[in-house]
Amino acid sequence: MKAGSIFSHRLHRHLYLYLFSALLCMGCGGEQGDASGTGTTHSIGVFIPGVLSGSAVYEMLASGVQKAVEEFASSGEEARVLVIEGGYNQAEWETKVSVMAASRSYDLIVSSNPSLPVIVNNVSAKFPYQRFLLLDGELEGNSSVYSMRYNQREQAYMAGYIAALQTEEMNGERRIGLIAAQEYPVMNQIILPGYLEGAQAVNDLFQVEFRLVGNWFDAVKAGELAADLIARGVNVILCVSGSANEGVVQTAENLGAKVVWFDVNGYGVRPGTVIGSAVLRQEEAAYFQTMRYLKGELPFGKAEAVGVKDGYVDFIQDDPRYRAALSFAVREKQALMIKRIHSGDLLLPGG
Ligand code: RBF
Repeated sequence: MKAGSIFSHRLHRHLYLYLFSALLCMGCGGEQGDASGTGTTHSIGVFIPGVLSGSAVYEMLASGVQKAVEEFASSGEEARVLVIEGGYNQAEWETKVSVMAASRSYDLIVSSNPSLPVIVNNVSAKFPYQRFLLLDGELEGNSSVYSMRYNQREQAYMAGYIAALQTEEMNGERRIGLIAAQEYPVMNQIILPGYLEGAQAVNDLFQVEFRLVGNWFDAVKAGELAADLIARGVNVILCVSGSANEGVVQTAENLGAKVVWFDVNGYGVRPGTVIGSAVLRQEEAAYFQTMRYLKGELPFGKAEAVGVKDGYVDFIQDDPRYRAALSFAVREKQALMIKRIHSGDLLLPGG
């Protein structure tokens, strides 16, 4: 049975995108491609561990893969992509990925988040023919899997630095907020400590008020958490809670507080309220790694880590809404810190 039909009872939440180019390969759709590159039919399945809408990491993943497939197909190869949302019940994800692998419908399954390595390792043991591309996660030594993770210590450090600088500017108490959807090892061991480290580089008295929404969608709950933090004197909040972020930014705007955005440029979400965007270039990563796969050049078995110097982790400074939201002095200090990461003067390894 095909994975698409298994999930078809929830069609309204699933985005099916087939991109065909039949120039050279009329009528051979359904044939299995292999990893060797040209001359075969490629069918790529993107597994979204959650819901696409409102989660920038997933939107960037899907669009990067789609762009690569579209470009590859336009050169006369046959390639298609199907995006499947796994939904918010994390207990179902391994079964859903297994169903995709068992269907033999995809020569490559692409996914993204730090819980996928364990899931994919289990699925891979049962379906050794299935190849995987994982972003935002690390799995080394499985010859069916290529993974690439981001240095999120750098990303969180840049977020913490701007949050602290702006708090100082607002003469606030030396406390900044972090509203996360849930706890997971990367959050607890990299993002939260990296955020604190960045803030303490501005002033070592800074502390982080850490709050959990409990899921990736409850904007009302996230807004309540933000209101509570603001009532306790917090002026700047980083939010990492998917579509629940909307509640944080709305509440912050109403109450005169500021927000730092994560993963994607957020200045346009609430201009003047979103004062920083510490981003991942996940669309570029998804495009580049999918293209590598389609050309038969993806080094399965390998795990790579990328950061600011590679251009995959960044802080967006060249947006006019960033310049409008913050004083020149704050932006100058932020720019100097980012320069020090680029030059290697400020090293934040291990993230
Ligand atoms: N990030 C999102 O933006 N939306 C999600 O639905 C989402 N679900 C996640 C589920 C799990 C189990 C884990 C470990 C992470 C999830 N992330 C999600 C977080 C994402 O991988 C990344 O850490 C953050 O986007 C920060 O870069």
